Amino acid sequence: MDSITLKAKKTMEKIHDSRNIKLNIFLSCVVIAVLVILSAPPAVAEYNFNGVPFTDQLDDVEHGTVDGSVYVDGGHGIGPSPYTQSFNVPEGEVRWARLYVGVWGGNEVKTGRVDVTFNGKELETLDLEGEADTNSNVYCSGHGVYWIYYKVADNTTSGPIDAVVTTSGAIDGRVYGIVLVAVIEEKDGTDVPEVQYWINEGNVNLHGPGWSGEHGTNDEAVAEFDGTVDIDKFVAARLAVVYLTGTPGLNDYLYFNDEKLCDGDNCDDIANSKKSFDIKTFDVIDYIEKEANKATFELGDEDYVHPVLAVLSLHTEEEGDSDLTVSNVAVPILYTGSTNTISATIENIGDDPAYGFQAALYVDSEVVSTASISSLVVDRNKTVDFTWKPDREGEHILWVYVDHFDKKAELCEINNNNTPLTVNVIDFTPPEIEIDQPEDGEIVDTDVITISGTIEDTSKNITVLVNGAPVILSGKKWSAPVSLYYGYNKIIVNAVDGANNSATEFVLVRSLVHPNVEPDSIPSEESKGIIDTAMTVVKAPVDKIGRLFFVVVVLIIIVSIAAVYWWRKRLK
Ligand SMILES: [Ca+2]
Ligand SMILES: [Ca+2]
Ligand SMILES: [Ca+2]
Ligand SMILES: [Ca+2]
Repeated sequence: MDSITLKAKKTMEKIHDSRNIKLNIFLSCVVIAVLVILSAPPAVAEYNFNGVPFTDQLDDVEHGTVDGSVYVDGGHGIGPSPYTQSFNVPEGEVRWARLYVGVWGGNEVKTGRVDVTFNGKELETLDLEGEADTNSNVYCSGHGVYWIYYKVADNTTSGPIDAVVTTSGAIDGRVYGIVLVAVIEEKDGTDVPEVQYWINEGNVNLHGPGWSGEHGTNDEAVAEFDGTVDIDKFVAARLAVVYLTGTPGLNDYLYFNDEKLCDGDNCDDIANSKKSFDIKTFDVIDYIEKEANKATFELGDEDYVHPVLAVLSLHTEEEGDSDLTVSNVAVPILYTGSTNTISATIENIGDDPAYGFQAALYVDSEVVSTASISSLVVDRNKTVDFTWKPDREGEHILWVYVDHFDKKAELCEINNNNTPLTVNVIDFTPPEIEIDQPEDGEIVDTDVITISGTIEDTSKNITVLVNGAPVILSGKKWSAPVSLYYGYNKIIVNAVDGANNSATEFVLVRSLVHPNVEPDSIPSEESKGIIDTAMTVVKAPVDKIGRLFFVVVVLIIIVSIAAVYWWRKRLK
């Protein structure tokens, strides 16, 4: 009895065990399948308005360690096709390299083509399909913003090389910029520095609700640099980022492990190039954590901004000995009241590359504009643009100063600006006259009024005339009494600046004060003069019609009498 019960119990346990095993196998398969689905890289990069391949993060496409360097460089802002960008790749063996090209489609419906020649070799031709795009190496998001990569490790060589992009078809086809990222191994040298790196790419469309609001908002994206870091080993850390379609003056933010990053003293407008393309490098050594480092891009006040690349690199060697200089400053004819562009060539004549620094344009000892440079290798130069809107004409002293905050320790610190230039600013803009009162077409019951308004001009030497008579300007404001005649009066205001640019404005004012009437009595329909005028104008045609009617009636009566007389005579 006992043995039978025991046997049955054992059999039951066996059945139960085998069920458990089957269930476990089944559950394991489900878990593996889910993991495979979750971890599988997207086979095709399908268009998505909010971002490709992800709407909220850049994709980690490569990370590792190399004895050598990680080269990240590019430029230079939106421009027409064909579009050329030069690079200068460090010595060594290229282990990994991608060339990135940003193209503006115009909208997500238009289609076109892109051809790239890199280092003398033609790369594959791509058909850009907008919202129908499925090219695995094309990230298209938003209203037709393309970020395209090409694997170029086999075609990247040390020294100066060029990339030329040609676009065609219905797309807008302008190029935002071209970027090269290359992991370079130095096998020969001694004491080659070690670099740990992460390369994250994609095309996230950070945007507000827009006019229609149909796409909602997408206001944050991250780049995660997974894995652990031996903090004690590294003495330098750099984060290089690239944005498309950023706008200067519209705030946007970048964080590294929740620390806000600054570009010089600018912490609130990281994507700030007026050329819709930003490449910037930040020193993040103070913020590195042992694991799970990340960068966070925030939309801020931007309408649209696309973070497309984030490269983190940790270095066992400090940044080397650079020496930055300003080798040329190009000044156009300068006008007051307009935004003038001044370009400067910044050169590195030191022994090592410099990363993430700024230059400033000084006018009369004040900083009026700054520019950011992501990196500059030895014996190369980069041209940066400054803008300046002068507020007065005449002479100014102008110079460009590189590394004006002295964040970089250089071989020489006293060669960082050009010889100050004395420039002359021309005033070509006539004064802007605003007449506040009276309003144009105003009807008044007085024969003297006060006309007043303002003058806007950069010139301090302004003459204002009202109906030819000079009036006094108090700051921007002016006013003058004007005598009016009965009826319509044209009051002319004329302003001339110090450079003889003149402007004219006028208002029409109707005075109801008749010259024969007391100024304080209001003319009305009952007044004799006006009624008389009305009688002559209105009654005359009525009289003519009345007289004509009278004549016709008289004629009819005469004819009728004659007819009756003739009829009676015939009856007799
Ligand atoms: Ca911005
Ligand atoms: Ca220097
Ligand atoms: Ca310095
Ligand atoms: Ca002027």
